[in-house]
Amino acid sequence: MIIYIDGEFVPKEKAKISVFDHGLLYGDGVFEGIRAYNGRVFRLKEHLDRLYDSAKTIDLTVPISKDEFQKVILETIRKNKLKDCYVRPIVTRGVGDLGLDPKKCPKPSVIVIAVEWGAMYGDLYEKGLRAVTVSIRRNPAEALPPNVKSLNYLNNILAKIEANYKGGDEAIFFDTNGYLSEGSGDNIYVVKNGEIVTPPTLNNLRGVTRIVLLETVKSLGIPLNEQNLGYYDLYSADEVIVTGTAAEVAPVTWIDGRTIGNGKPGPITRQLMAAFKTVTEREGILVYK
Ligand code: PXG
Repeated sequence: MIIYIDGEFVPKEKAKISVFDHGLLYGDGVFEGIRAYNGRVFRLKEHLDRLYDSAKTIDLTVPISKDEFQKVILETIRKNKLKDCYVRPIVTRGVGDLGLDPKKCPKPSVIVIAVEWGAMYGDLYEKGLRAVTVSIRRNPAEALPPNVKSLNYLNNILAKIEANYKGGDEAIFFDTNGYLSEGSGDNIYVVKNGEIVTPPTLNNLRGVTRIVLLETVKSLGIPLNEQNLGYYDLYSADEVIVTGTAAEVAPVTWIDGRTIGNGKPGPITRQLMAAFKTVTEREGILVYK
């Protein structure tokens, strides 16, 4: 496995960062999760835009341009001879001292990891996921905005820990106002009476898959609404869907002991899963020319 780190492509054993990197000491940095399907990188521009927006928000200057970053991502995939893969670009604050002050970190580090990747949830795309709502709340926008894809994912990990001990495949977050937010690593949607509804993005990550799903929903002429939702809307939904780069478009058929719809992936979910697959097969930046 070949890793890109600060201008070099090195074997994974040689890809090392300092114990004084503020990415390690404080979760101070940003990242992305990107997929390539059959040698085409899916929605690379959207992911790079989000990476730079996350960095801007935490006042971190990415030391290379978006064009250079795109080249590095494509080259990392090529060096590893991958076609279907998951790519993890990371920008850390860099090496500083044990104090918090990022002014002590003159040089951010850039890392790109690419690994082979298939379907994350296996047979659950047919059966549906069992999800649990968690007591821990999503970071509020006035603390650490959930729009920032930061290296500090403890909020999400705490949700995942709660889902694990409650026996859920995925955790569902509410925000501090009691509004539905998202999953620990995916955006969420409910279908009710033929309409698809999803929370606005102040309390969740602006998922790239969410953008694609909403485009698809519009092109199929399915009624769409973005509005705040509560747990009533979740439990009484006809269908519940989660989306993410890793999860893709996945049905949720059980939440906190309630069966969603008839307990099987619903018709709108299936239609969107199929449409998403078509989009991922057709689109994307070619890795190998
Ligand atoms: N919300 C959160 C909190 C996420 O971390 C998404 C939504 C979906 O966004 P995209 O752009 O991928 O459609 C994510 C995705 C995992 C995992 O193991 C997921 C993510 C990052 C790292 C791991 O599921 N991010």
